[in-house]
Amino acid sequence: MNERARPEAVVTSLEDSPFFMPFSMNRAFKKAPRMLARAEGMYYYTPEGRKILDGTSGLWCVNAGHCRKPIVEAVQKAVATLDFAPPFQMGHPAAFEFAEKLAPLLPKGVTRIFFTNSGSESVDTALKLAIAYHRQRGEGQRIRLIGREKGYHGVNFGGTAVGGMVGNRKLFGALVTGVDHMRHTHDLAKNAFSRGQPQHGAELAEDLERLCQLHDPSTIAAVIVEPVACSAGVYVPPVGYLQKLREICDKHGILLIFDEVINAWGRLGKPFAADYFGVIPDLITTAKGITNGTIPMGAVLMKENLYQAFMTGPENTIEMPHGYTYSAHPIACAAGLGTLKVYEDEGLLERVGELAKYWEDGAHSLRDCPNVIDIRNLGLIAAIELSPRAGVVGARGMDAHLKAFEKGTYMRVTADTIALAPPLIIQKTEIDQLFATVRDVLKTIG
Ligand code: PXG
Ligand code: PLP
Repeated sequence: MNERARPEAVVTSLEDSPFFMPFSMNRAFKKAPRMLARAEGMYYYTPEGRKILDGTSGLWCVNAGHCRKPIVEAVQKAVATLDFAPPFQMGHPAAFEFAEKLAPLLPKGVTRIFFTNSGSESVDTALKLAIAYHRQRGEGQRIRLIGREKGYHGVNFGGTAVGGMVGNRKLFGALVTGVDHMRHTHDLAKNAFSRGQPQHGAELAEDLERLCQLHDPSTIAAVIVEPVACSAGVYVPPVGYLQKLREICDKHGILLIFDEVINAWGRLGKPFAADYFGVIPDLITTAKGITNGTIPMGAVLMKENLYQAFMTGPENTIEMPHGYTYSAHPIACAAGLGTLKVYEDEGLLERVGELAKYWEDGAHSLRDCPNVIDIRNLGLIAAIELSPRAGVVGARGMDAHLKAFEKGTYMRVTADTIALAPPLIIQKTEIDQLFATVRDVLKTIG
């Protein structure tokens, strides 16, 4: 047994650690690690026992707060009862029970659920389903997929291809062919410091019409957007924009996919963003809050006609040759059932409705802080965009992240935009505390 493998070995330096960290500055982190050792409710605790307010729900996923007892207990019971069950041609009760409990929460007309293990898997599953759906209906020429600039749809090949963040795309070759992108909706000149949905920009949905004319609409299978684009910096859809996208898709027989990996599960005060905006897509991708981040899980939710398009032909055929070893994993289903219980018992899927105004006022109170060029918000999401330092995009943002952690707050930063989305159990005093820390940070980092 080598030194590192001995259980009693104490890690004193991470500098030569074999762990290749995802989406991280590996070398800088390993020189000066920021470790989290435990969590409870609104807070993380470092190994030294420092208490850290969680400003971004882990990675936008711990909507009910950390280590919630009903979820922990459901997982403990499940892991000791049925550790794994093959999901192909076999079943287990928790998968059917979870689907049954989810169904009444889905937007009107969305009826069927395909389980995955992450948002990235949900996105690639939804894109494959969209192309296959058209082929089932005799429209096999619909193979194109449309995303949007500044979109984030996870990191698998399909999701990377329809995604619109150059840094996430440029290293990975040709990705998937037949993909095009609409323009993003970020317009600082017209919409800076909008409260909630910006007034300008519904006409940007016409960009989809432009792509229809370029490629011919009969070649387009699906359009995928995040209703509120979170990862790239929080871009709230302009008033009327999503409605227009829906109209153009309907006009041309194109499927509309809402990527609600972050938007769902009460973040906007409704179970799904589709409900909040009153626009129902054909497919919804989700993950994260579906199990409160406790056990990895994702899902693709679809309208009845999509499911029915596959339920044809002889019954002794596999209708959808797609699925993961861990689709509907029993422990994940148990975590999901526990999560739904907490959401329901505490009214968390609606709670943001009553907090949103207080949150918005708190976020926009930072307008006078140094280097703030925009503040955006919706539901329990806020972004504070800082001007970049000359020639070093992201440096000011990273300083803010580090300084906040020093001051006892965890918050995500993307380039120079701070993204806040705390657990939905947050109290008003903690909202005050969060924005007070951001103010303090912005005053000190320069
Ligand atoms: N779609 C959307 C809209 C997402 O936000 C994914 C797909 C991929 O999900 P998985 O579970 O495969 O990571 C996401 C994930 C950030 C951040 O800092 C956001 C995500 C992941 C990591 C970091 O904003 N979103
Ligand atoms: N690669 C190989 C060789 C496999 O056997 C499998 C699954 O059986 C996979 C990849 C896919 O793994 P998963 O189902 O966990 O996504």
